[in-house]
Amino acid sequence: MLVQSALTIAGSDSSGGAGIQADIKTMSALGIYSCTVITAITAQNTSNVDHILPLSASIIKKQIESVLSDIRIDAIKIGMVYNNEIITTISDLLEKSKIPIVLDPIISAGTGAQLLQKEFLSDFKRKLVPICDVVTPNIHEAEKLSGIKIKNENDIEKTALKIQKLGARNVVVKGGHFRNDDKTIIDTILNEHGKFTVVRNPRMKIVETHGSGCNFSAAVTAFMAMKIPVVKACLLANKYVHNSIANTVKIGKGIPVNNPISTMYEESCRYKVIEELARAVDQLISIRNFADLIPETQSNIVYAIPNAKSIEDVAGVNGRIVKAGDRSVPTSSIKFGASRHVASSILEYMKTNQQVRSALNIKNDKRVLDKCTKLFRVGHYERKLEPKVIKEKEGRSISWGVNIALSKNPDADIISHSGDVGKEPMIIIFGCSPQEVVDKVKKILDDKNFE
Ligand code: PXL
Repeated sequence: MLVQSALTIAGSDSSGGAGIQADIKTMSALGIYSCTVITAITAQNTSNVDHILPLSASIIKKQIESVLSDIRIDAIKIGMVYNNEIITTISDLLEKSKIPIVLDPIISAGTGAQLLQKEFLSDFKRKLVPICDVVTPNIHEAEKLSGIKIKNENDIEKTALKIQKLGARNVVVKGGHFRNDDKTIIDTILNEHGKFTVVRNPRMKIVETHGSGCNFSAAVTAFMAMKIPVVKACLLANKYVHNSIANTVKIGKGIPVNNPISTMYEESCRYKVIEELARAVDQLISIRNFADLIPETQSNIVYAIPNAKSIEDVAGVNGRIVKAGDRSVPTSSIKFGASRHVASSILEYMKTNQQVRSALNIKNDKRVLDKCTKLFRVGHYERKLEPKVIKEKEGRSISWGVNIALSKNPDADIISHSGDVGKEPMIIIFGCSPQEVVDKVKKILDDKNFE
């Protein structure tokens, strides 16, 4: 398999959220092989940069030469460069290169430390900006590179034009730090023909995150390594970073860290969920007498991804599992968003216990409920007591009921209700996996009464 490769020339961040570490994660998650040239080693955590050790020009030169003399590199990213020696070394080696270069003009860390020594800003502008295809400043960096104070949207465009005049072909000014209002983030892309593209995204509640700038420039580099044109690469990177910010992790005492592998992780979870659920459905329908447990409204078995937030994050049988004579059959394939009722019960349960991700509804008659009570921890709610305001809201009844049952019995394996006018009594079996739910069904049916 031919793999596209990118090279990141950047500093190491011991907290793992920014720098080289962020670049490797981002590029790898996007399917791009990443080579690394380390310019400096930082000792830092989520609150502070405690120490910086810039590496010598000679070892930086050797790393770049080793990589480029052997490996086909499709795009290069330049991150933290710290001092004049490092700037000159990179510039001398890459100024004639035909490989697309993305420059993330890192001046200081989100936690405050100077990552480019102040006296070298003019060298940075003179030697690195002109050799790049794209420069990706945030608002503060755009102000420093252009010398223009940004007060309004118009000023953002002025800084982009000024930075382009320094020699960069394309410029993206990231608007996360620009607060015209609290609702929107404006990213401004200026392409090599002088055309502006302005992207507006709703501002998320997260105040400050570590690594988002590195994730963005690494993603632009990865998309450019795939030969995607610059503006499109920036738009895709924008979307990608949005997701990695939405899934930040609080790993230390300081600011939360971006999670650039969240997209890939979620996709692989979705695949595993479908696979496991399909296997469980096959087992379920082959259980003798399972059809006896199917209620009039039919059954569904669901499985949610970790951290599921909506019905679209819960897989179920499209249609349902229906009773056909003495057999049970799924009416269609397995899909995310296929169930509403059983899915809302698992979403509610996950608010109490994130490990419990699977559920199945079966009929509630005395015989089944007695057996469940003997075998499991059973929670209960009275559907008849459902307040009018809940009844009126489509789809709220089940979550209301599960919440009540769990408040009395937080470890319930089973939750039952005894129905209401026009509402069939029901039992829901919960488990950490669909296999666990199927095993509970087997236990319920493993009784002389059911033969
Ligand atoms: O986020 C900018 C950045 C880049 N590179 C390194 C860093 C940081 C921020 O802390 O440490 C090495």
